[in-house]
Amino acid sequence: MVIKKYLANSMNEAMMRIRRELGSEAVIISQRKVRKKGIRGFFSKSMIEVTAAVESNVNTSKSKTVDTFEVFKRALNGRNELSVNDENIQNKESKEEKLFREVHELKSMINNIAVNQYGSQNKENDDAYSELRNILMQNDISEVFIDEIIDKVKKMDEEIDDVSKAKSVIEDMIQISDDDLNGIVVLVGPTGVGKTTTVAKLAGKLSLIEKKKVGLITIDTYRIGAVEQLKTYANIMNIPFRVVFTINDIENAVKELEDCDVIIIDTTGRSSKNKMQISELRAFLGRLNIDNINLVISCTTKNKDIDIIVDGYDVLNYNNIIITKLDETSTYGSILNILLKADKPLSYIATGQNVPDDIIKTDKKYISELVLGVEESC
Ligand SMILES: Nc1nc2c(ncn2[C@@H]2O[C@H](COP(=O)(O)OP(=O)(O)OP(=O)(O)O)[C@@H](O)[C@H]2O)c(=O)[nH]1
Ligand SMILES: [Mg+2]
Repeated sequence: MVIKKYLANSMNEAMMRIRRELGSEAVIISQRKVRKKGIRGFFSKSMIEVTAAVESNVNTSKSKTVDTFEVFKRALNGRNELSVNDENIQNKESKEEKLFREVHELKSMINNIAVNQYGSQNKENDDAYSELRNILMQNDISEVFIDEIIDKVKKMDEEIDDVSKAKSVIEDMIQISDDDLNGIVVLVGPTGVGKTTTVAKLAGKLSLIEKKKVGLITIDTYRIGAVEQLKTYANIMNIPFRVVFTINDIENAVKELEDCDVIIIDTTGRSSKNKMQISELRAFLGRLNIDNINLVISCTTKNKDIDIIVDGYDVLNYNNIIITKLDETSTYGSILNILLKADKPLSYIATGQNVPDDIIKTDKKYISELVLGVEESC
């Protein structure tokens, strides 16, 4: 695998250079906006850093030209050798096979070069969607979902522009939860994504606006200050609060809060790479009859990490997703990447640090507009 980074003024420029240098087989691994380092960079125009990769047996176009001649030469040599050396049939057959392979390889290389330089029907077809592809890439939607969206857009025959088609495609691809929070609600997720803050926001909304009787439990006795953090919120909102130290205490804590309409449980941030920690959490939650498990994940999470987190938390069988820190990013493709990778409904988005204000329920239209960069989060 050859992996290369390109710094360019636009996605188009980066794509042209990648195609030219790595060939048409190259795939985009990531892209991000960057500025020059240092104070001067602050005032400079942002650029795009694109990381592309290609299998190492697919040659770059520079070496492709050299290889084309090499293969051609070798193919011709092979032919000469065959005509003079017909004593060893086995040897001859393998040479013929080799020659056949090489000519085949040569043909496909020439084809590739022709496609790159002069275009083809397919290219024309791709070009028709290259603007949409750029928009999707610039919003950090992962490659696999970009292909899926474009395939679906291609199949639409409404008389609307491609971005509007993509909007409706994205709306169809995502799920939004309309669950009302009742009973036992648990928030799980990686460290620092905003679980405790979200528990406090939800508790505030439910008790102050929906006038529900809310109880809070934390099983996060692992991190210094975690108990105090939630206790402070519980005190301010005048909400009953319990701390659970061992797995045997959890049922009791829930029992003590049984007159509450909603009990929200905060958990310790767990690295999804640590299967032991997640199993421990599973054992805790296995003691209860939980109504709603929410995976909390920040929209600033890198695409690769989204995959690891979603896979890691799968064993907890969570039903909804809460996406936090929308205020900390300017592209929202990660929302789509999270929802599609997890294949679960989105229940809330969090847009800042203020408790309880910065949390909202949302809808498909708003999310697809965010994802396409048509709409900005607050
Ligand atoms: N900008 C922004 N910050 C947030 C948001 N939600 C939470 N935070 C901040 O993120 C930081 C971590 O929040 P916590 O609620 O402690 O995160 P956590 O997931 O409980 O962390 P651990 O318990 O350590 O795993 C705090 O500074 C919060 O104020 C949000 O939506 N936007
Ligand atoms: Mg916490």
